[in-house]
Amino acid sequence: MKKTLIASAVALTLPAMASGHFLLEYTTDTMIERPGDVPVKLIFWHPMDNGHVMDLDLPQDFYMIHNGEKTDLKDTLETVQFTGGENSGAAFKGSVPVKRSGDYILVTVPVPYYEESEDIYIQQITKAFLNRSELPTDWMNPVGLPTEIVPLNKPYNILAGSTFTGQVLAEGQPVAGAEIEIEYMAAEPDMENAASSAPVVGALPGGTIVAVSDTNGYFTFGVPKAGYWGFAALGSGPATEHEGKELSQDAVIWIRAWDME
Ligand SMILES: [Cu+2]
Repeated sequence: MKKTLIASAVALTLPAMASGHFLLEYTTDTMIERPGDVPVKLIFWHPMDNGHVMDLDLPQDFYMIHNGEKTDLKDTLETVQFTGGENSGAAFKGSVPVKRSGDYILVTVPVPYYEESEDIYIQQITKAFLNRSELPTDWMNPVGLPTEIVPLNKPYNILAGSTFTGQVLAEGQPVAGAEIEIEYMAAEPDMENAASSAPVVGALPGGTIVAVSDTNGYFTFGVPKAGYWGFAALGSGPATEHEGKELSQDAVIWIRAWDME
C-alpha cells in the first residue's frame, strides 16, 4: 500500500508539463483603432507560471473570420524563437490584416504535439478575438471547428470583476462535464524581444484553476483581474487518437479583461 502511494506520488510529480499548457495567439491589444497589419505570436507555453515552452510546428491552419468570411493567414507566418522563464522554443509570428470595422476571430489548428512525458499527443484548437471600431460582428458565432468554446460575453471587452461564460462544443454539440483549465497570462510575450516580460503574479497554492461544464456545456468564471485569460477544455474534441497514441484534442479560447477607469 505504502509502495503504491509512493509510486503514484512520483507519477504525479513526473509530468511537469501535465497541466497549464496553452497555445497562445497573442496580440499586444484586442481593440484596434487604426487599420493595418496587427502582429500576432503563436506560442505553445505555460503562461501562468512563465513555465516550459514547447516547440511549435507550422500549424495545419491559421486563419481569420471577419463578417463570416474566412481569410487564410498561413502565408504570414514566420518562425521565431520564444524564451520563457525556463527555456526557449520554436514559435511563429504572423500578421492579421485589420481593415474594416468589426470582429476578427483568429483561429489556429495546430498539428498534434507529441508530449513525451505523458506519451500522448496534444492538439489545442485555439481562438482569439480582435475588434475594430467597437462594431460587433462575429464574436458570438461558432466557427464550426471540431471542438471550440463559444463565448457568451464579448471576449475582447470583459470587465475585471465580472464573469465570463462559455459553451464547450464538439462538432456543434454541447459537451457536458468537460474539464476546463483556466490561466492568466502572467508574463505577456514581448513583441520586440522574442522573450516573455516579467511575470506580474505568482503561481497559485492549489495549482491549476479548473471549471467543469454543465449538462449543456456551459461554464462561468469570475474574472478577477485585467489582462489575458485563457480557457482550455481538455480532450473535448472528437478525435481521441493520433498515430496509434492517445490524443487530447482541446478547445482553447482567449479573452481580454479590463479595469474600469
Ligand atoms: Cu503542460
